[in-house]
Amino acid sequence: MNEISKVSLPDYGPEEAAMRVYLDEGARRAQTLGNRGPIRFTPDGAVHPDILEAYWRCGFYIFEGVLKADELADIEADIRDILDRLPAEKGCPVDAKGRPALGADLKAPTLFWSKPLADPFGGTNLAAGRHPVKMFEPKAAADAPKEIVYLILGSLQFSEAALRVYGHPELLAVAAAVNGDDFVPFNEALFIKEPGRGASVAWHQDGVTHWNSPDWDEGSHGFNFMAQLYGCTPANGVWVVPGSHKLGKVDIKAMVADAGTERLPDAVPLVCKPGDVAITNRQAVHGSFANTSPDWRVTVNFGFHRRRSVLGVQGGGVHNKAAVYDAERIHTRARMIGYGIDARRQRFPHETPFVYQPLAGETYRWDADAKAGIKDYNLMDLSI
Ligand SMILES: O=C(O)CCC(=O)C(=O)O
Repeated sequence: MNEISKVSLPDYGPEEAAMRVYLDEGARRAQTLGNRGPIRFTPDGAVHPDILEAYWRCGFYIFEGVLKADELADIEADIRDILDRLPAEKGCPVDAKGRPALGADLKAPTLFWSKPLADPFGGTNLAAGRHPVKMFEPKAAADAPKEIVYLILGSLQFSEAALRVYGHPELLAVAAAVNGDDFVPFNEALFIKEPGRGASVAWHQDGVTHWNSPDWDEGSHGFNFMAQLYGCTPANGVWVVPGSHKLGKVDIKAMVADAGTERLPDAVPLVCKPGDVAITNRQAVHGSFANTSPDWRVTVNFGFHRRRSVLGVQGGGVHNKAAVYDAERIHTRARMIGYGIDARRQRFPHETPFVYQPLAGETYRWDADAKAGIKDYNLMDLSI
């Protein structure tokens, strides 16, 4: 992908030297945590308890080598197609080739734009004000576009390869081990961090509904899988404050003020090779910096919740209209898991498909009708 973009690479200007030290030190701290390795199972088929211990201790874990070269090639082909079909500029109904642009006919929030290297959410009231501090915004090169797409929601309708990752049997086994056999979807996204352009995602904790619940705990707001097409580095990857998922709602503004910088001293980067998949607790303090590095980062992002965190709960209104999530809505949204499993079965017939208990006995076929039927499916995201 790197040949797609031959942009001049700016740096962090006055912050560059401090940033380089921070990236190196963070990478060193990350190596000490003991929270990475292949997905492993016990002889009776359970996700290995050491993995779950490390995930719950740190709030994230990196599964190495989950997606192989053929699957990565499928994802890359889809990403190239998606990038090709983006609106020629924000608000434009057609792409650069004059075709109807991706997302132009959709009702659900789909494309998120930012000025290159900017931080569109930090320090604003957007998304329930959960990104309280703006990150440093390096100055983009003069030849950069006015705005870029850095986030695409409802992404399973744009990429069958992403849908097949969504149906990955080992990842779904991890979802069941963390959130219970009756786990339910959250949402799906593509995060795109183009070299010299990719936006920051300011420090935040994701949940908005359960912080004050009497039964709140370290897993109340679920987790995201973050599958890496090209891998990710300290410069372009997500950073996490280990253990912060256990602290309840934390005062990020005070953390930054205490540190005297948004380079939070305890945070560590997710460092991944192509095909690695991180699992990150949504309650952990996390964020990512503007990408002044020469490397693309494309994350196939998809999250899951505990059913009890969602059923009968009034949604947070961050990803779609707030509503009370009843069993029917959860079932409708969970059909994407059924389609993901079947899409994967068709492409990787040698694998044993995951059996998703809540849909047991039902048949989901990934075909042209199913594809037509998932337009705007993310209007049903379960956003807590
Ligand atoms: O990928 C990123 O840069 C940010 C991801 C994130 O904040 C999230 O998935 O909640």
